[in-house]
Amino acid sequence: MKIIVAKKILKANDQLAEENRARFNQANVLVVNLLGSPGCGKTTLLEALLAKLDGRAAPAVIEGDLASSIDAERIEKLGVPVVQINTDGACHLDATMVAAACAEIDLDKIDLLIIENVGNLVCTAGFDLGEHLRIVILSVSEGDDKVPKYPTIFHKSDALVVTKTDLLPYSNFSVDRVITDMNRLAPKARILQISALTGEGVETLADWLANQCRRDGG
Ligand SMILES: Nc1nc2c(ncn2[C@@H]2O[C@H](COP(=O)(O)OP(=O)(O)OP(=O)(O)O)[C@@H](O)[C@H]2O)c(=O)[nH]1
Ligand SMILES: [Mg+2]
Repeated sequence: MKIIVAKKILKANDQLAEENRARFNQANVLVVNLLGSPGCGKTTLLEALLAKLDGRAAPAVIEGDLASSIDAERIEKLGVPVVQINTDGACHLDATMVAAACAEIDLDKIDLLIIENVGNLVCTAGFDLGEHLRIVILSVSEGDDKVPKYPTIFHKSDALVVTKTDLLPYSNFSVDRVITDMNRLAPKARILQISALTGEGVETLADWLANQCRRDGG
């Protein structure tokens, strides 16, 4: 019985996600779902990325956390429109929460909406938010064995960003191992290596997203 209930919830979510996507398409907004473990560097990467867009796309951000507005305050400091969702215990965002947050954003004034999901490598994978791109982050400090251990989220992602590459000299993390595992699981996914601390690789991500916005007419 529990499995049937879970399937119903996911089906209802999928329908709402399609409605969100139709709304985003109508407004020519490219929507990115940013995923990864707690502390992998999602907000720090966002801060670095937003600074590198250089006016090529008008961004807005939705922040997902169980509680607090810490991440939204960080984004607000950059002058970027931001809405904080507090899930009140839930370990992932869903399409209903994103629809509610979008009521606070003028979609006609933006080209790029980045949704930082709740820090979680498991539950977030199952919920479509209506996004166009899923970007999953794996930081060097988490270890290089995560792709085969948490396959769902990596399999469903359009890009993998290996972050905190400035820590590579101090760790046994093998980027080659991650690339091999990712190519096997999601051969079409882009793989980027970034240090938000030094800025290495951030430009490549900014260029890619800015180009995607143009292609989508955003
Ligand atoms: N060395 C290094 N540290 C980083 C890098 N990116 C982020 N950090 C640090 O990692 C910690 C967590 O960064 P956040 O950006 O807050 O991580 P997050 O994924 O947004 O965390 P949650 O929203 O809580 O899931 C902070 O202390 C950052 O300074 C990086 O590229 N290199
Ligand atoms: Mg964060």
